This record gives sequence, C-alpha cells and structure tokens, in this order.
Amino acid sequence: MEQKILTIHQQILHAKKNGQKLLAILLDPDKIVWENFGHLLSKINESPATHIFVGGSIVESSLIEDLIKQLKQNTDLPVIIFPGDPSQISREADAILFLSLLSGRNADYLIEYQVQAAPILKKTNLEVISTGYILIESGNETAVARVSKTKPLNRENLDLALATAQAGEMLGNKLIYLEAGSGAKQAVPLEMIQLIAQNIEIPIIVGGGIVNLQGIQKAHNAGADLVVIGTAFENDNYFFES
Ligand code: 1GP
Repeated sequence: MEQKILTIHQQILHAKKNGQKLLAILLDPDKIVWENFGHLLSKINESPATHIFVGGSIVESSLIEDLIKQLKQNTDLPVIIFPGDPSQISREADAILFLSLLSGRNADYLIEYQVQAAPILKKTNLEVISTGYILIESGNETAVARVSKTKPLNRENLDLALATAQAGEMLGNKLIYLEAGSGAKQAVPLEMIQLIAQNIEIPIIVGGGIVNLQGIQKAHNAGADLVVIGTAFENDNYFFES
C-alpha cells in the first residue's frame, strides 16, 4: 500500500494525538557564527530536537537562504520559517508559520504583512501554517514587542490570554504560539499554558525565556505540544547534554 506523506501540520497533530512532545531549535540567521557552523550542525543532529525554526524579529543577514539550504542538506529535521516580516520568506524551507500577532492591536502585524506575503507564498511550495501568535509579558521588553510596537498581554490575566487563544482558534488558526519573547526574563507562566491547553483543541507552541531542560519539561507537562529553544542553545551548544 502506498504510504501517505503527512504534512508538517499533520505530523504535529499526529504527535499531539499520541502524546509525543516536540521540540524546536530556533536559529536566528544574524547570530550564526559561520566558522563554527559544522559544530552547530553536529550539535543539532545530536540533540532531541524534532524541528528547526529559522527567523527573528529583524533579520539583516542576506544569508537566510544559505542557512536553510545548509540545514536541509545536513540534517533530517523539517525547517520552518518563523518570520518577523515577509523579507524572511525562503522557498528553501519546508514550511512557514504564517503568524498573526493576536495579542497586539497593530494592524501591520495582524493583517498587513500577511497581505504582502500572500502573493510571494503563492509562488513557492512552502506549507503555510496559520498561527495565532500571542505575546506574554515577561519582565523585560523583548524584540517582538519593540519591533511590532505592541504591548504583551499581562502575565497574570489568564482569562484574557485564554480568550485570545480561543479567538485565534475560532479564526481558523492551526496552531497557537505562546511567546514570552527571545531572551525573556520569565517564560510563559505554566498555569497559563495549562489553562489554554485544557480549553482549546489545536496544538500549542511555547517559547521565550526557557533556559534549561527542566523548563522544557515543565512547559511540556503543562500542555505545550512543541517547545522552542533559541537563546539558551545559541549560548551553549552543549545545552542538551547538561
Ligand atoms: C523566541 O520563542 C523563541 O521567539 C525562543 O526564545 O530565545 O528565549 O529561547 P528564546
């Protein structure tokens, strides 16, 4: 019988259904030290990561295409663009998180960039995964808040975070991403992850400010289906061995 190839979104749904927890390493093209790239690749391949995310709030590097090509050639992991704006679209990747910043009220990040990106994406074979992106206050101003000129949701207002996630689900998003921001002082509160996980059906991504393996485990246990690690792995490629 012919084996059906699942899309990345279907694989995430499948993992959720089977209780398999997922982990993405986030690589910011601007922060890649190319001299050490071979080492970085072997550390990614030795890690428990199931996905690679590529992107950043602002990416200046023109090397995003090269980075994705290299990752595709040297790892078996799906490479997903996690873009700050449409300039970060690359046809070399497998998929893109088509984000809408639901916690903010800046129309550019709710719909304008998506309108600009749509015709570009139509010319690629990228799998487009619509994702409700929710920024949660984390103790310091993060790049997402600064660049998007939006205010994160109050970390104590669980009801508002839940209503925002539910609205995202009702709008037809395939994923919800709870984001504390890269390098956040405090990660997304576990009670918030738990409440949202119990009250929406679609998979939840959680990232920002997770600095150790216990942090990953706690987020997974609270209900995150996929956890994202950026800064901690960037600073220490031996992170997963600790
Ligand atoms: C940021 O969620 C990601 O968009 C990862 O954050 O860099 O703090 O791990 P960190």
